[in-house]
Amino acid sequence: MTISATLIARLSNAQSVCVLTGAGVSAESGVPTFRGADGLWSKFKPEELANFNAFIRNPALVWEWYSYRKKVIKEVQPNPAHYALVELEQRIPNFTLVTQNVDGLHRRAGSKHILELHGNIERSYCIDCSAFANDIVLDESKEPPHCKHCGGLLRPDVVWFGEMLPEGVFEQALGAARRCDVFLCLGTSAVVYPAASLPLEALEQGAYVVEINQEYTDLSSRVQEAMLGKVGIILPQLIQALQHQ
Ligand code: BJW
Ligand code: ZN
Repeated sequence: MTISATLIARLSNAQSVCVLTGAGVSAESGVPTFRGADGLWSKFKPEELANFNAFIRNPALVWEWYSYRKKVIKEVQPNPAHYALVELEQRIPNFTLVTQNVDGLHRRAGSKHILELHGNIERSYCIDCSAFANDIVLDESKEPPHCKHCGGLLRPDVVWFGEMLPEGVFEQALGAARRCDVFLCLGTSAVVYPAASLPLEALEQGAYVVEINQEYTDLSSRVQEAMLGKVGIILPQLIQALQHQ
């Protein structure tokens, strides 16, 4: 993939860059995506399990899904796309990494300024008293875990459909999208709102918006550049091109 001279120039001169990442950025680490050609959660539609009503109806099933995913995430490592974003952060004065991913891989790679829009799978909280709990591991019985303070049901600290994003986090992401010179939209199908509104906001404010995805999305025709390919390959090439500027 050739990196366009315009993108290199824009990034070299950028004071402010905002990046939105989705499941595709963790795909090359071995974390299945929700949708798309290689979307491996085809057994479960996210809309079916990632909502509070599904959880109340069948907490054991929802916990089994999260428990399995927690195990997968613990066993994988950040990939070249995560590390390229760490390097990009070091080059840009005002850098914001907005992620829809709940896997914590950006933090593990070393990124600093991260906004987690959809929470983090490592944390849980009690639906009755809101107390937090970390490192919940289901025992053999696969019974859903309960709060050690009040006995209430624990749930993963992630954002399900119909729920508000963590307070203030989306507002910060919106601010970053609106003031950036360059916006990178990486490995997301860009169908879940309000995250999907961020590249549109950036476009409206005149930012140079670039998508990298292994397939075209509804966003592709609206951005300045839609690069087709794997983020784990294209992002390191982009960093290399910046270094040789
Ligand atoms: C690669 C690659 C490689 C692969 N290189 N690329 C109509 C009806 C009902 C609701 C709504 C509606 N219209 C809007 C809504 C609201 C709803 C919504 O957006 N629904 C749409 C689906 C229609 N949104 C919400 O409910 C949000 N809250 C909200 O709006 O609050 C206000 C409100 C309050 C009260 C009432 C109503 C509104 C909350 C959304 C929460 C989303 N949660 C999830 C689960 C999180 C926890 C968990 O992980 O289990 O977040 S769903 C799931 O989708 C997860 C993801 O973060 C999110 C986005 O997915 P993502 O990251 O884009 O992944 P994929 O799999 O879709 O795409 C991967 C892409 O990568 C593909 O394109 C591949 O091609 C690509 N790829 N490998 C490059 N190597
Ligand atoms: Zn409790």
